[in-house]
Amino acid sequence: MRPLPLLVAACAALAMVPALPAEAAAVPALLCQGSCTIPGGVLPGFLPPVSVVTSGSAVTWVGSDAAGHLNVENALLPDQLATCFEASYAGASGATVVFRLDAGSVVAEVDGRERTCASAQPLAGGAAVLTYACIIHALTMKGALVIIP
Ligand SMILES: [Cu+2]
Repeated sequence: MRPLPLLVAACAALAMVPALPAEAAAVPALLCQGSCTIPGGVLPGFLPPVSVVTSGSAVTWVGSDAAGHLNVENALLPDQLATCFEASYAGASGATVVFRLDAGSVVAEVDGRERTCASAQPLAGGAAVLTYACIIHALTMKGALVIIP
C-alpha cells in the first residue's frame, strides 16, 4: 500500500461528494489507525473534518463544546432509519464505532451490531468514503471518513 498517493486520490474524490461542504477539502486529514477520536462541535471556526480511517479502526467522536450531538450516516438521507450507525456524544463521552471494508462496502459495528453503510462511495485502491452529519446540527456539523484497506 502506498498511503500518500491514496490520500491524495481520496481528497480529490472528497471534493466531488455533494453532501460535503467545499471547505472540507481544505481541512488537513486526520489519520485513524487502530483507534482514534474525531472532534465535533458547533463553536465558531469548526470545520467539517476529513478522517482517513484504516479498515477495522475504532472511531470515537468527542465534543468540542457543551452541546450533545448525534452523528449518523449522511443525515441528508430522507430516511434516517437507513443509517448504518448512530454515535451520540457529549464532551469526551461518546459511543465508539468500528468501521471496516468488506468486499468494497463499508460496514459499521456498534456494540456488536453490524450494518452496511449504503451511502458509502467507492474510491480508487479499494477505499471508500462515507459522509456523516449530526442530526441535531446538520447544517454545520458534517464530516467524512475515508476508509482505506
Ligand atoms: Cu451536533
